[in-house]
Amino acid sequence: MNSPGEPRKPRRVRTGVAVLGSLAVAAGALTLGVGLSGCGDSASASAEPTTTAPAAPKNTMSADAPAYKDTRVQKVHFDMTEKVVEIAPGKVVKLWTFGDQVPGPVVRVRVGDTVQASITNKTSMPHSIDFHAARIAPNKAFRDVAPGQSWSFSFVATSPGVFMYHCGTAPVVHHIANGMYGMIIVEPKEGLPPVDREVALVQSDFYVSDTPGTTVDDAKLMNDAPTVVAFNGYAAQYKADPIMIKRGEQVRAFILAAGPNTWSAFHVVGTIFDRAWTDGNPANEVVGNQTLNLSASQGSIAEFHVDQEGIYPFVTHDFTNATKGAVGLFKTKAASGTMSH
Ligand SMILES: [Cu+2]
Repeated sequence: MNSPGEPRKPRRVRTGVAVLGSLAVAAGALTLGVGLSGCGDSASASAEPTTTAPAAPKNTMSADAPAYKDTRVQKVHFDMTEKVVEIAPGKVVKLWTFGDQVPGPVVRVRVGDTVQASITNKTSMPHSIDFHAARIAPNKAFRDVAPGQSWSFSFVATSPGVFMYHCGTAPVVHHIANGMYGMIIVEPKEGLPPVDREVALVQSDFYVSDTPGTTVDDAKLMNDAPTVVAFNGYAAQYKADPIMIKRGEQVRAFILAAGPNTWSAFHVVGTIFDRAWTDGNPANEVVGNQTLNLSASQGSIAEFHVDQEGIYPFVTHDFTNATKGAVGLFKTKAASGTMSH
């Protein structure tokens, strides 16, 4: 298993608000802040706020894609856990995890590799794991695993692509909405062509309860009304802390729309994709496209470069969801000024 990016250290407060304010991009940082803080925490009719969010770590993480580990047998083990984290300013939720993080760790293998998957359920309810990259009888491999139990199975990766894995225990929507999903990259047998920079972005939607520190709000979930939509588990985290790139370098983005429900119209403002591989399979090459069209569970690879020093927002061009947090920035080292798109 390739380890994911290490969770970031907490950012210094000094710059957080100022940066958010000055980088009023795409969805608009101020709009985002008001929108997120203005909903969800008003359940109590009393004048006394009774829903103060408990202190919890920010669910931020590096966007760096893990490197491929050159071995024919890829061991992928996840403990399934629960944890309380903040997924947007003031939005503290309890998540169910693979590998104690949401999204789960990015897995990277190649066609022909055997994936030895194992899970240990450290929670108090059944969970399972469903790899979209596998051709396998799901009633056997993707079975429920009881609390305290472990389970393992193997499959051979046969098709290149950017695939989803997720908990498939009923009700599936509940398990995915609580955080049980991640990306598995399957490279072609010979590997992917080298590029200068690789990032991995998992877009997902959250249905935050009015009671901080608890799991998904079922009414909002069934109404398909997400509170937060984010890349890599925290609303607009790469607006506050842009992904640094270099002018002219070739950037490869692995993208997954994990849902459970929202699609992604992934777009990078200020450039055009040099090429994209639908579902992340190089056989499905598209050139010169502006936006990816990713249904829930679908992945892709997009490659691009930027011609000028600058700040390049990336969004889902479904702007309601961008406003809910599915927005970030690529920034070149010599960029100056701010972005007010
Ligand atoms: Cu589950």
